[in-house]
Amino acid sequence: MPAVVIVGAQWGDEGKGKATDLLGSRVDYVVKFNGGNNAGHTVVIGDEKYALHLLPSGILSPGCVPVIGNGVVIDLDVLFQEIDGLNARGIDTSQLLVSANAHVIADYNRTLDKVNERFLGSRKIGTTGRGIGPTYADKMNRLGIRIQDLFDEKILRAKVEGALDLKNQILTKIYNRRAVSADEIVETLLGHVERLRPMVADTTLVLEQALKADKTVLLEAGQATLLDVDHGTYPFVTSSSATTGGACTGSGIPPTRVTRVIGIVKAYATRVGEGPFPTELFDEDGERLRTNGGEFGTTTGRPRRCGWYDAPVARYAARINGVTDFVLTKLDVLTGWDQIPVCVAYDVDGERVDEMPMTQTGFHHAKPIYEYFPGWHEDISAAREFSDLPANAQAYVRAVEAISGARISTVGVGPDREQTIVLH
Ligand code: 2SA
Ligand code: GDP
Ligand code: MG
Repeated sequence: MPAVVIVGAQWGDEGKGKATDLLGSRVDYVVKFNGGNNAGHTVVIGDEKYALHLLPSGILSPGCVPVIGNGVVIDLDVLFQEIDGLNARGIDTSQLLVSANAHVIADYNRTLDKVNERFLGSRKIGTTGRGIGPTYADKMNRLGIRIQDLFDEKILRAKVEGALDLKNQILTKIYNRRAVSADEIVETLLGHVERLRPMVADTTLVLEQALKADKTVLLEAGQATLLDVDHGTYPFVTSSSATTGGACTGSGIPPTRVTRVIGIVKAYATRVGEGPFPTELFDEDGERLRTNGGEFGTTTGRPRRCGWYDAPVARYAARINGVTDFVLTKLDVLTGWDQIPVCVAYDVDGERVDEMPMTQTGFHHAKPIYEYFPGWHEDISAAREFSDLPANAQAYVRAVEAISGARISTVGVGPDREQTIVLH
């Protein structure tokens, strides 16, 4: 039976949380496979609004087993805070499984994330400051602390001391800060062990058994294609693999099991943090998108940069991820414009370029070439069928679909679960 992947097709915050939640009742497992509590996935169910950071959005669907995969980096304080917060609201989290191979965000990596950014000054990435980059750097440097290390105090101590060797030199000699004590770190981490123990599992085995037993597994990405460490706008990216390939490495599910890839794409575009964004608006249209779309970071509260739909970006995401279906979200936010520009190609130093430029310099120089589509003024938030949409909104969806590289199977017209139009 299938593994289904959900990925962000732009720079994040496309509405992956809502899409995952919508599918949650129809799948047996939801796996978070990359990133950590840099993510912010919002799910609205009736009057209740949930902001999930580290836990997979499927945790809100009763009967669905939420899994934190090996590709995730875990801040244990945040994990337990999030669990407690959901429990206090009556959500059952007892089924949660955590991979023994997932990495732990230690306190020193949070510190390093923040001081690195300060040190970079105008070259900063605009990270969420959650310690994500330094923790993945440790993983690649083979200096990471994994969940399983917490169950062997001797190994844990040796690994923390190893990780701190060079870091304490950097912290004290370059950043002028106090050295971190390995004892303190070990003690803090060990403080979580007993609560963590029952959740820890060989999640790759669990998922393989689930697939063999005809269960459906949903792999939920954090961040998005253009923030992927390989395929995004490097260096203005996160430090994990947020694309379909990452779904496989970050969960241990082989590519041959993946039967459907759902790309979540907003009817316009946003980005938070630094980096190139060709359709970014600096005028009142941008302000209006931000206000109408509530475009503020779910994790940090930062105002998101807003711009028009960028079709080359969507086509790129379709290609990199093997998108079979797009979910077009937030169509309602575009209500009220007389005409809506869509970027169909770029002008790069005087030349028309139809796809993502090969180089970052090319992308930094890319100026959008727009086509204009007639807008609509009717409130569409109560539409439940495609035919409920005004003709111009239908035409906008069809036009975007024709140039984005995959069919649109769902359209979002509001944050609530119910505010959804299913086409296929
Ligand atoms: P990091 O912290 O190392 O992952 O930051 C690196 C870049 O990745 C961007 N990034 C994000 N972009 C959009 N949404 C994210 N999650 C939160 C949200 C963000 C927030 O849902 O709103 O609340 O600010 C997210 N996480 C990482 C980040 O902006 C950097 O550009
Ligand atoms: P994620 O990180 O991709 O899960 O997205 P976020 O939760 O960070 O941001 C998406 C925001 O848009 C959230 O506040 C959602 O509740 C909201 N949202 C999702 N789909 C729609 C939609 O179709 N219309 C509107 N107006 N809001 C939506
Ligand atoms: Mg988000």
